[in-house]
Amino acid sequence: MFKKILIANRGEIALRVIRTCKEMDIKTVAVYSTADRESLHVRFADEAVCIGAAPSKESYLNIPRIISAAEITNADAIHPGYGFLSERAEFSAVCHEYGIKFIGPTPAMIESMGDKVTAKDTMKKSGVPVIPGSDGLLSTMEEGIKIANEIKYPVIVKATAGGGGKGMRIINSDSEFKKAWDDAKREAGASFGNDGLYLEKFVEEPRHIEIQIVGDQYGKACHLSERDCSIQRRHQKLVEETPSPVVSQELRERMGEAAIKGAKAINYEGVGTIEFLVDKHGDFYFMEMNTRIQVEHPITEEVTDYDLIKEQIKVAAGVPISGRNYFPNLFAMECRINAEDPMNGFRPSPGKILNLHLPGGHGVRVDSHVYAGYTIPPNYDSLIAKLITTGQSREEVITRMKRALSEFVIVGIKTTIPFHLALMDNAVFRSGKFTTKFLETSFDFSTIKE
Ligand code: MV4
Repeated sequence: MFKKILIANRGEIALRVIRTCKEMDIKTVAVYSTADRESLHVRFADEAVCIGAAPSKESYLNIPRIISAAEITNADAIHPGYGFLSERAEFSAVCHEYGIKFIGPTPAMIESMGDKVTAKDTMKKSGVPVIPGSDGLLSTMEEGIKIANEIKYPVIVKATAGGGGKGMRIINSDSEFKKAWDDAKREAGASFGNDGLYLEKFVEEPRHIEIQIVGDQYGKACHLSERDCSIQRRHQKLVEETPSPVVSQELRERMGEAAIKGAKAINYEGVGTIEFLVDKHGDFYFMEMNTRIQVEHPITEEVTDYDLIKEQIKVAAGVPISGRNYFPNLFAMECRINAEDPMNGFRPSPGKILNLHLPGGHGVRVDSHVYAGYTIPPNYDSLIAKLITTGQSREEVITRMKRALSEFVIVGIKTTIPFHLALMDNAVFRSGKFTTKFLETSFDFSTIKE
């Protein structure tokens, strides 16, 4: 087992990794930017190294500085968390070159899933359902128009280097094609330095359902059922839950098997997530694979009693997994508490937390790095806490969430708590019958109080 792990991240996820390391008797090294001197991950780690200025490029994205910090402190592994360098094939490769174990997949695995056309092709070949569309990259716009007429509009063009919505355009007719094509190409080129596009039939009003998987170094893989992440705004998830209100046991088994096929196709090592779109007929299609731990992993932990960070560390150290799939009987939900003003288009609201009270009690978990007196810097994402409730039914989880949200006190900044309180009372949300379009098209933001 590793003796010392450097955490190449900040905020709640850095703290989350430190907590598991302590329980595994592994020493920890925090790295931090000058904006994060007063952060809890710095105080809770055994050692801490300042790696640069506040902008991420100079600190949390700076590979040479992070490797230097690992060398100085004699760390034998690096945990990348999520975001930042977690899905950079180059970082995984550099760690390997320096004899430091990257807690995550190999550069080849990250690369094969980072290029969306390659990922889709790999999944298709291994028997995972994919959305009908172009066979790989489109070489001309005319080729795209021809395929659109064959599979019928609406269609969607996507950037092969994309993910998360950038370089993506929905097209309804031949007449819309040229503008959408030019816009998507320009946006992809500017954002990723790669303007390759592919085309798919547009799936209307889908749900976003993802399967948590774990693979070991010996070719074994298992799944831990699904998370439903359909409550999103501008590709930012706000609430996640498990099980999905629309997934039957039969569908869960088929999606789980498909996810395992995909993981085995690339001999996947580590924890990962296979994202699917589920259409109104209950058919599912591969969308993307995330080769990292995800923000919403705690809801899976709560219903399975697995520590997913511990699983990541064990797999990276070469421990084999049991390979058994997991079908939980419990329910869990996560609300993302962001330093944002939901009444003003979720505008960021950094600043000093003057007073803080965290909720607690049975079935309530809070993953957070903030404390009274802490100043949220404006440089990073606005997630300040994850509120997770667990129970015997979806109704119990929602009731408990309302109770916990009402106990939560954060003074000094605006947060998404009032939004979550209104959502928990929303009839459509409570019915469980909503799609990824729900928040942006039918949620009444004037029901938010305060
Ligand atoms: C789609 C789609 C409909 N049809 N692909 C959004 C981000 C990226 N991961 C892919 N996305 C979508 N791909 C086809 N063929 C709809 C979306 C989509 C979406 C997906 C999941 C959750 C929220 C979403 C919001 C808008 C669009």
